[in-house]
Amino acid sequence: MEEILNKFPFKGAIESVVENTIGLINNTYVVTSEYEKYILQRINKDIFKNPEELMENINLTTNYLNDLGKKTLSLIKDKEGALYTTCQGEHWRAFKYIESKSFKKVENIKIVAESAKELANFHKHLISFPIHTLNNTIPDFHNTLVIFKKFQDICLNCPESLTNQSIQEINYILSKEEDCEIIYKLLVKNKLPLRVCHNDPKVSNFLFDHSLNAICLIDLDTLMPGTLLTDISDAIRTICVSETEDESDLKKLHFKCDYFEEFIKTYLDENKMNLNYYELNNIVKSIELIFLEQGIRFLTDYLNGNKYFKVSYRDQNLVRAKNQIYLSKEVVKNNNYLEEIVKQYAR
Ligand code: GN1
Ligand code: MG
Repeated sequence: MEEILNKFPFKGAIESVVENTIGLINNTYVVTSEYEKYILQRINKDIFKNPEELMENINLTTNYLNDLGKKTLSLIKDKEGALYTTCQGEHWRAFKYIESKSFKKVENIKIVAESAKELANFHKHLISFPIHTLNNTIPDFHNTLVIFKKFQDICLNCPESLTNQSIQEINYILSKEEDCEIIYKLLVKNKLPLRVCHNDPKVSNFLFDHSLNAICLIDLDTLMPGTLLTDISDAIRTICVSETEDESDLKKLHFKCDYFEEFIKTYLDENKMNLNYYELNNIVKSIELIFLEQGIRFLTDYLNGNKYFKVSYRDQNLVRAKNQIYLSKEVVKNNNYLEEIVKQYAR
């Protein structure tokens, strides 16, 4: 660790380095020096194959947001002026620490409104960003059909002892192949415009101040061109629910329609003008699909030996998959009611 710390121009003697375990992909540490605090991260190189391109995306967009006066992450280049540093084959980068609170679960409707506003503002500020300058760092990251095909493949080559425990979920997913194409087809037909997307706006990636006002979105690793529908639905996936994705007791789990109404009202209030007919009319469908997609990703990883998402016990990705598939079905059950809500605020 000493060698890595030495690569960055941190001010004063380092007093502590404490790991923060909330993310499922990278390794994150809070570094406290005599004068300041920093975030130091090891980039997961199995998932992010091209750190150069990823860091370029972050650098370009955070500079752009900064110029517009929008609060965002502040990168700290290494002592040689590089966007990240490599040490014993691992890639590391640093940010200024932002004094804030974050949540894994929403207990307060103010957080719903504040995150909806923050996401809308993020999209609004980046609406004229030269999108062609961004690298597509993980191709097909949110291509549900590609995710479905990979799942199908793994299912076929997996021992029955593993598939036994999720046979209902597997059959449900396999019956949904056509649905997995819906968003992709709209993108190919240019019905959905390509926009700068965060691609991972889960609730823990929003920072809040002490009065619970949103400060900014963090974790810009997956910032790439995509459809705003993915961001809107992915934020709703973790914000408008009663429990986190780790909850195993499905009786406690439900989609919170009151939070959904608050989220949609606030988001559309801020950014309706940038959404077209196809975006406005596919919000509810895209929520059903993002739960399904995340369920497929967790289940794929479980069947494949938990190589992608960090787990603290063997069946954790199975629990997460069941949780997300359950919520996808809840959205289907509430479909008409949710569509009515969108209609009301989309006018
Ligand atoms: C991962 O890194 P983290 O925890 O913010 C994942 C997201 C998933 C999320 C599920 C690069 O996000 O796509 O939705 O876990 N990030 C990547 O909790 O795959
Ligand atoms: Mg992430």
